[in-house]
Amino acid sequence: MTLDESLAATYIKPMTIRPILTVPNPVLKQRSKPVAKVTDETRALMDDMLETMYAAPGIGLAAIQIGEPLNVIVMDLSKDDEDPNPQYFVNPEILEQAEEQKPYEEGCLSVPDVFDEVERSARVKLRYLDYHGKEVVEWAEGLYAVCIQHEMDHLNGVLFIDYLSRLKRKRAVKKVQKAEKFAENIKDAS
Ligand code: K1U
Ligand code: ZN
Repeated sequence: MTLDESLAATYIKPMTIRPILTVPNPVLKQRSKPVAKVTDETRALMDDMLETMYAAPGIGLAAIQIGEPLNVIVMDLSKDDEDPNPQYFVNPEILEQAEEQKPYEEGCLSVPDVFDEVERSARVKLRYLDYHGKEVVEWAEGLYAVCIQHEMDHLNGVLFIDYLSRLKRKRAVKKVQKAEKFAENIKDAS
């Protein structure tokens, strides 16, 4: 191995698509912890999360969804005909929120193929650290506000189905378990 190859093997970590945890995995109910400092290790986690989110595909992902209990979120709200626009949030906080509530039909990669309406604040003022550890303070509205509130709930162990009736929540979990069992049986049979 040349010196360049050895350095590359040491410092260039390929991005990895990681398995996404699904309900009723108890890890999803854990509270995530703040990140002490944005380091290369944090950036490697965010790279893996983005890769995992794009592959799913989804528009957001919280670290706990891949089993890492850290206050880290990735998001890309760009449309199919637009350039990618990855966004990274370390230790996000909501500083202010509008009283106005808006409904949105939400989905979640940890509750695949289940969609239902949730009401959230129409606008939230955020503070977070970006990919480089720089502090950002800004207002989010529209889908950005919906998605960041959904993802920040994940950091507190809260899923969008927790806002639904007990019956709907039970049905959602059963649907996911049934689909996973079916997929497992197909895999075993082939
Ligand atoms: O699991 C997650 O937290 C990601 C979730 C984000 C989200 C979606 C809708 C409302 C609030 C939060 C998803 O990405 S679900 C999949 C999804 O919305 C989507 C997938 C492909 C194309 C467009 C959207
Ligand atoms: Zn989710």
